[in-house]
Amino acid sequence: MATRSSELNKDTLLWMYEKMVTIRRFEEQARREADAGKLRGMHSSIGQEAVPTGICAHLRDDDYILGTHRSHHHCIAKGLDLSEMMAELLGKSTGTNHGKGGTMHIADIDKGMLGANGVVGSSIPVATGVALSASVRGTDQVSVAFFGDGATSQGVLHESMNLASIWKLPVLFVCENNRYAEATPFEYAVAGGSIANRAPGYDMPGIVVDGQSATDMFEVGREAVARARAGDGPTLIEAQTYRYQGHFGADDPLGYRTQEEEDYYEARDCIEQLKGHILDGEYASETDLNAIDEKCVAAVVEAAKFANDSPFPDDAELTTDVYVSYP
Ligand SMILES: Cc1ncc(C[n+]2csc(CCOP(=O)(O)OP(=O)(O)O)c2C)c(N)n1
Repeated sequence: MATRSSELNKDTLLWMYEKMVTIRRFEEQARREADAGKLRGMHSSIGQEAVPTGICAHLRDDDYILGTHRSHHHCIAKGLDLSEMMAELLGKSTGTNHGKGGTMHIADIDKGMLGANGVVGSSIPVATGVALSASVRGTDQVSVAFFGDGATSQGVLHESMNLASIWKLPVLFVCENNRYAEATPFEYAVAGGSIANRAPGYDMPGIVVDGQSATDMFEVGREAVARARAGDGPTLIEAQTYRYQGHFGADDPLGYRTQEEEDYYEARDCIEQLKGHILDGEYASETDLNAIDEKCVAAVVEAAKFANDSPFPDDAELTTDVYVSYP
């Protein structure tokens, strides 16, 4: 059963707005914690909030996602607990991974988040295998691989797309094309100038979508998730988006991109666009949205307090959780 309506009604729009504002406030707080020396840096997803929000709006807790080194937005969109996430960032024992994973390895199996991962491209084969498992078990679960444009020329994407297509696996390949892999421009690194164009070669839909538009992401997500759930196979989605901050934070001088380009994307900010859509359609008032903004700030403040007040793991736990015991 879907957790919310598949229509873009008031509830859906406000749910997406709250998710996206929460992600942004969480990232801002995480940056403050990093600047205070409590974690050694992080990859911020600010600017890219609409992408996982529009996709995860169609997912259930028992659907699965896999992420990247830049995955805070994936985790929050999938419903992970903010306090446990912040504690994980700070290496605390109350974190999602008991403080042993950190920002790049957040996971919560009960929520269907099987892991952020520092290995570029790693979400792709794992999500495909997870979809194979759902298919073999005969469930209608869906699996989503989020990855960046930097992963798309790896062989594993092509192998996974091929298998997913011939076996009609319930998987979404969601590329967040934020134009750069570290400092390498997408135009330089990707032959043919399109990621989505690779899909027809594997007999699956390849969709280019404005990743700054939560409503467009929602529409594309609805179709791709429905297709996967119905057993009709995979979809490749190229969400065109932008990361506002440096690759790994403040130490990136950003010399590889222009002010004009940054201004262009920030003028089309996903949260502002969704806010405009909600107000223009009179789904909610400015006062209603302000109340949601305040709720998001309060949730992040609470998460930061929880994380800062939590203990580090005990030394005796140093070697636990290193290997998983198999029954
Ligand atoms: C297999 C592998 N190669 C290289 C790296 C180093 N690395 C870390 S992030 C990154 C860029 C990834 O760019 P992209 O996939 O576009 O994601 P984005 O950072 O833009 O979100 C690279 C090359 C890595 N972590 N793993």
